[in-house]
Amino acid sequence: MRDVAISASMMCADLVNLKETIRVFEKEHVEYLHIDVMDGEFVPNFGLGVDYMRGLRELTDIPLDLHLMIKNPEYKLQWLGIRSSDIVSVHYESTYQVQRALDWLEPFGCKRFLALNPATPIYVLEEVLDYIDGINLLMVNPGYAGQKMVSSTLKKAEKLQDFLKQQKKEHLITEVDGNITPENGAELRQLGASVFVAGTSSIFNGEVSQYAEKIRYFRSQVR
Ligand code: S6P
Ligand code: MG
Repeated sequence: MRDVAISASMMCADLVNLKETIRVFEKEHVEYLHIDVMDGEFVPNFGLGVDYMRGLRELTDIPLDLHLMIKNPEYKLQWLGIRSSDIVSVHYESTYQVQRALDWLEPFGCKRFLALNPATPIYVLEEVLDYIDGINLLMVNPGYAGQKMVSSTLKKAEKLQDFLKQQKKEHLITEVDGNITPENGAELRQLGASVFVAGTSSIFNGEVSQYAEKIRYFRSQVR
């Protein structure tokens, strides 16, 4: 099975303790910092922007996992300072030109993921399988942390693996985002997920001094 990667959801991080938090993540070898970019249109909420990302890049070399919850992301890519070690997810539902968005991501050399909302069926992936490195399965309707998983998404994660097998694309990475607990994380691992977004349901629910322990526990469950 593919190695596990933890992607810490930075919209859940306390800005006042940001430096300390990042030092813990570095020590614990957290693989990605998950950045929820929200424009108030594709999702109701506003979220982490370019200045925040620039600041983070100064603080650490941990790669970013950019989750673009913005309309027509293909026209905004130049603003984001994307590096080749990053993951960038664009939403299937966010543009009429999904394949173009993926094409325009290619020169950045990053991992290109297609994100799917809970109600978007797996089969929409069929025509873009050659243009992606992975799929970001939203387990909640995007926009907020602290939500409850949409129950049909667990079945969907299973369907995704069957679909990838059928299409001979098992090498594509599966990321899961939204209400990922150590318990359902373990289940999703069995269903083929390897990138886990860690928010209030796993790491960010206590003091910074507890984060290391929470990361270790989460990792031990999704291993
Ligand atoms: C949701 C967003 C997520 C959240 C994450 C937080 O719109 O895409 O990345 O940050 O879900 O984690 P939790 O455990 O609070 O759901
Ligand atoms: Mg996200």
